[in-house]
Amino acid sequence: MTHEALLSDAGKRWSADEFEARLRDKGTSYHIHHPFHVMMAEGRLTQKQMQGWVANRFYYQIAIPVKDAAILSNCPDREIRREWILRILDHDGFEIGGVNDAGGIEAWIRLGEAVGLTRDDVTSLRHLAPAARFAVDAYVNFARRQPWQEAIASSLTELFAPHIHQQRIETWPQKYPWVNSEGLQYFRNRLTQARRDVQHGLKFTLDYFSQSRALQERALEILQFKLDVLWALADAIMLQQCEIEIRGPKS
Ligand code: AHQ
Repeated sequence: MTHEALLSDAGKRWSADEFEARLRDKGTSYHIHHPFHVMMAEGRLTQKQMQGWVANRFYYQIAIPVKDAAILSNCPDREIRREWILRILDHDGFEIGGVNDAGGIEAWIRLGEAVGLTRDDVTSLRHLAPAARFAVDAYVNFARRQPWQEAIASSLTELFAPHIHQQRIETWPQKYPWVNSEGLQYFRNRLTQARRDVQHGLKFTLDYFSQSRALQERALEILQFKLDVLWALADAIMLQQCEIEIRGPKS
């Protein structure tokens, strides 16, 4: 349904606090609760399974700036673009005015090397599971085709991201001492970047989607879609690892 139609809804709107609380309540579906991430936090993953997770998640990392560029290309608002473009720089890196930042994609490759993969193992995408690709592509295509306001709202799974990044920073050194701690830099960077992103994305979402009750409910649907993308991505990775367990490592 178009936003014009959703705007005409005369239903009783939630207050900003109630609307935000409903968004945050969806944290119970966040992928920190996925069995694969629970096993990771408990230290129960093998090196091969950790490598599988890093290699598959690389496809999500390289999709983020493409997704964000789709939002920029759809967004006519210069103020919002000025803010949103920072996300592309965070991931792709930049060299501006003598400041050289390798970016999050490079940091993720280093995470791959820290868990024992080669740079080529990660960047070749040879370990990418088909269902992982489909989950990530669903997110990028959502950002390309839906109104840019909806794509902004879909990034709000990052409301819950600092918790999962902090959990990795705290548990990996103890549970996976064989991982070179340098590799955790990606998660340390995301702690601050995610908080900055959420401040902007949440303020926009609470403002724009509070124009009607129907739009508020649409925002909850959008967040659930993105939570399902992350959950399906973890499903795909876990299934791939189960197939390897059953079949045995490729000869
Ligand atoms: O590393 C992550 C990242 O850069 C982003 C961008 C943001 C978005 O635009 O959807 N979401 C996101 C996320 C990242 N890491 C995930 C993780 O578990 O490591 C969490 C994920 C998110 O919560 O959406």
